[in-house]
Amino acid sequence: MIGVGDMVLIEPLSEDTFIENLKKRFDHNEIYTYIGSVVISMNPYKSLPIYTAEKVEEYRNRNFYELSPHVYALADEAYRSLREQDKDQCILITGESGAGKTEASKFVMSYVAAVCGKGQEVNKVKEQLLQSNPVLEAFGNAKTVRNDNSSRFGKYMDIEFDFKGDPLGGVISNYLLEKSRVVKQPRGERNFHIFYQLLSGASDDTLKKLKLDRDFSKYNYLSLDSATVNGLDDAASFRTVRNAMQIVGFMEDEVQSILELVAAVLKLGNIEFKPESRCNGYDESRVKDKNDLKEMCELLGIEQSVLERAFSFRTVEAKMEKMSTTLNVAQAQTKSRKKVMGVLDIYGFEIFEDNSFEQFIINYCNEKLQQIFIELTLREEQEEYVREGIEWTNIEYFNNAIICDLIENNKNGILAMLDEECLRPGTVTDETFLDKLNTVCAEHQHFESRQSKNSKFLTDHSLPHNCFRIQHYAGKVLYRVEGFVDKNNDLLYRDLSQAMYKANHSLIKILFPEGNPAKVNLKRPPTAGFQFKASVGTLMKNLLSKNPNYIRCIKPNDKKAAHIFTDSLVCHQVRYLGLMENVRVRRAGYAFRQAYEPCLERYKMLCKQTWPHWKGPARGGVEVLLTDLQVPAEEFAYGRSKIFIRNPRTLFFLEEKRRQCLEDLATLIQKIYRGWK
Ligand code: AD9
Ligand code: MG
Repeated sequence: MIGVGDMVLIEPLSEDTFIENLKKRFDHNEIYTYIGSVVISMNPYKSLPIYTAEKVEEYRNRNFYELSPHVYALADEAYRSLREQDKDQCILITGESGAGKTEASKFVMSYVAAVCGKGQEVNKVKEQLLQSNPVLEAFGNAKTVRNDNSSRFGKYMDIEFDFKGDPLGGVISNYLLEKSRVVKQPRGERNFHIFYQLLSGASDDTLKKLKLDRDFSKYNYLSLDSATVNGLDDAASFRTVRNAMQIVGFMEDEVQSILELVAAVLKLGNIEFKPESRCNGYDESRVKDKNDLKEMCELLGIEQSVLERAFSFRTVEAKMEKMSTTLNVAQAQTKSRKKVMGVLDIYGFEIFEDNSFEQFIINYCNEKLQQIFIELTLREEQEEYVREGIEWTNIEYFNNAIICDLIENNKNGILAMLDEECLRPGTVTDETFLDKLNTVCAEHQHFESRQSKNSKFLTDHSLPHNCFRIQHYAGKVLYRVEGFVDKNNDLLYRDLSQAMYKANHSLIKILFPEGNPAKVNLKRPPTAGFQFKASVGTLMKNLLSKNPNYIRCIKPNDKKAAHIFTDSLVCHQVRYLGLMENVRVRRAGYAFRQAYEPCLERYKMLCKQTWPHWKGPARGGVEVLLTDLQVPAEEFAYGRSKIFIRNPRTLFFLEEKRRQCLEDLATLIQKIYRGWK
């Protein structure tokens, strides 16, 4: 073992030894390290031979601490608890942008797919689950300065299993796609992968049908300075995506419709408008060059005059685009209760030079996840000791609940204030929103103590114009308010949705149901912020109802490079992820715990007094068992309902004894059997 596999066992424990251990392991390609049952994953930025079929076999059905740390061990543990103990699981993957969350989520999924069920039908479901990834990434990921394959949406996938543990299908929820990227990308970044993949990988014939040119530079929406990315083969990816769409279950004509839509978006980006004054004093915009408009209309089956009119006029009042969708990957269903494993892969915390509404939402989502981690791992751990009546020394840790509250409080949280501003009659601008924010937060700051949530809202005179700053758990972020009001309103003018609804195109009609004139809904749709807050709230409730498994991803450097370990960068992440507190909590306590009944059931064969049946309460049986095995007294503590074992090594010892016992038993049975023959 290189370094120490479980941070709980580091001696002496300090931030320095913690980081030194990570570094040592990273240098030897040991990218996974445990803190008890939490997996720390360092992004190696190179492919390692540790995800092979042999590795899967190695980790299959083995105890968590038995082999060297691996994300497969976590996946195996989660899957086994799901199958054998009937406990719904969730895999929570956190870390900043580029730290390796999406890759980790795929490793978990492929591991589970490899070990669960067999047979033609089951294999089809597995393939569909796995192949949903390339499709979603093509449409929802993009190159950013932080990550060449950055997720620009949050994804939560519930994989459903039957009582045997065979996969039935999956339900995917998507959270707030950064759709403004379609129109504009920051310097050095790209639009969503699909645009480049289509132009690079489609056949000449397909491109002709889509009225597209292979040359990126022909399209305003495809920024030029970073159109090709080292290490990304857009043409090959296109083939993968096409194939994946087929496996997931899209029919050929549906794929064609989707590609037509992608092409239409590119055309739309090329349409330019010119202002035209009208005699009533109002300005009106007119389409400048009509060829792109014509082609876009042909692709979507829209009458040109209808779309042109919709582009030029506005009738106020409209309904909002749907933000979260559910995709049923497989239809297979059974009547018995389903077991569920949820995999959460969101966009990571990010700080750009220019941070807007999207970063605000992304970072809020990360705050919420950090909150769950704190709630469950740190607080729950401490509370469990109290509940179980085991002595506990309190460990101080930073609780980010105040930052969550600053953002989401129903009364004076930032999102509530933004909504209030968006819904207020009169002239509403980003500046009026900022004024409100500054006034309300400053007032509170005046009256409340430094510890209040408003101390996380940083105002001072050094702030640039139009900005506010938040002290997030992972760092200070300066947000520019430009666009906050519009993006939160997220209104699509009715003329446009009606024009789209009139299209003679199967897909686009479905995408704009609000354009149906028979369904005019004059009620104002909820804002983007409101919907996001609500869906994150539901997600959190869902996660809290499951047994959590954590993967904490760390980015070793800011260069997207292999072999570089930047101490300061890693140290920053270790701090804000609360990993030191996590180890301290674990060390202060006991690494392993189990209810008395299953513990006795598992090990009773190791002691004559408990085998084959123990009469009396299970706790007494466990006491007799551990005494008989001469496990030192300081190694365990008896809680009210559980036995607590301090050191993983004690667990290995018990497991090894059990394995030997089973082996002896098998030999004995064989002997008897031979004797009979
Ligand atoms: V973001 O918040 O979506 O911007 P992620 O998802 O945390 O971010 P991602 O998983 O996309 O990061 O990883 C970034 C890149 O690091 C990948 O494209 C790989 O090139 C690289 N990576 C990450 N993990 C591994 C790994 N275990 N092995 C090899 C890896 N390469
Ligand atoms: Mg990602």
